Amino acid sequence: MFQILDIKGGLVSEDPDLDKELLKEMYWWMVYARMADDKALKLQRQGRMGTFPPTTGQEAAQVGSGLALDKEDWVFPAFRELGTYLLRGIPLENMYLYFMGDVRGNIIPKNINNLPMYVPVSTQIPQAVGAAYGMKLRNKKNAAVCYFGDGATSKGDFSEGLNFAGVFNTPNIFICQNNQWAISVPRKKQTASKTIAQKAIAYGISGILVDGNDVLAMHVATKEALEKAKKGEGPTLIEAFTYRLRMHTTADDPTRYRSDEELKEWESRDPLIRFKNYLKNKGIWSEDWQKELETKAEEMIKKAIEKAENIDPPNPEDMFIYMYSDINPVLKEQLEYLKKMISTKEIEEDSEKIEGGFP
Ligand SMILES: Cc1ncc(C[n+]2csc(CCOP(=O)(O)OP(=O)(O)O)c2C)c(N)n1
Repeated sequence: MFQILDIKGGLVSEDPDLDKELLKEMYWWMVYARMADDKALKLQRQGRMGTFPPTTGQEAAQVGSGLALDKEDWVFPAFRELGTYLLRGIPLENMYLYFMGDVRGNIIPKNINNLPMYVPVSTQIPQAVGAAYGMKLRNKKNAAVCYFGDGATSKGDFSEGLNFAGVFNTPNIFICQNNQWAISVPRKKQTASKTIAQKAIAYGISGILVDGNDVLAMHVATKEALEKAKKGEGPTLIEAFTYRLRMHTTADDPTRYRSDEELKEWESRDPLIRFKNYLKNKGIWSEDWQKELETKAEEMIKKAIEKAENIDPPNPEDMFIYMYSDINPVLKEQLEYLKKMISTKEIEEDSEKIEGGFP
């Protein structure tokens, strides 16, 4: 397993000596993502947010890889990607809004090369491959970077996507965050393969197993994979070996299927503590700086909640206008019906009178 930092933040291989500002930026995004994640959990418990998939524990995998990307690269995310989302410039209020049940939160700002989050497991993989193939055909020098979990590797989309990527030598990076669990299914029941990274061999592409709780290792591995992809040297599968420290989603109770010992063991490998120790050894981290970051994050989180909770209600007519470029006759009929119901306040009226009307 490729590792630069041990679990205490000491060096186990050569220090990549990354720029000090980049190191500080890495730590900032990790702290911000952790705090924003904690807050989301509280909001959900207070009944102010819907079901939410916490990211805590996976910050190094997301931040280390995410900061290796260029703005021009395209990201195809799964649903547990708070860290990557934030560092790509997507406002936190979008993420909060989405999990408050408002789909407008999943609208990605125009200048950001991210796809909206994919909830159907694994579906982002063939799409990322298609996009990368398009980049190749157009001689673009960017890459399509796709994030997914260990559970996603059991889907056909994974095989189809990676096979196509291998055959057509597409500029793809596949980042599998192996957080050891797919809801209640443990990694050992997910696949008989010893590692997920080794699956790359079968598709004729590069594969590397990386300590996903080591932000430096994730950064270096992603950077190398990107350089290769952009030189036309093919795709890479990166297995980020990490752990989901919280529940699958707020609707899940992990105490029913995993042990306290396992959790404690992984808590001792917390990616934030490890990186903080490294920064401390380098004389970059201090108590004051930590407080500064936390205050900044708290303010940003507070503002994001205010924005998400105070957005104007959506226009109910919007649900008809984004599916087709020209609204079709059936939807038009439904739209007119809705407008009538709203204007006459006859929402309770028997909707079955109209074929295809609301149930
Ligand atoms: C196609 C599809 N099947 C089932 C589900 C229900 N589901 C949501 S998350 C999940 C497990 C995903 O596990 P993994 O890929 O390891 O990602 P993680 O949740 O651990 O981040 C499942 C089965 C879904 N969202 N989409």
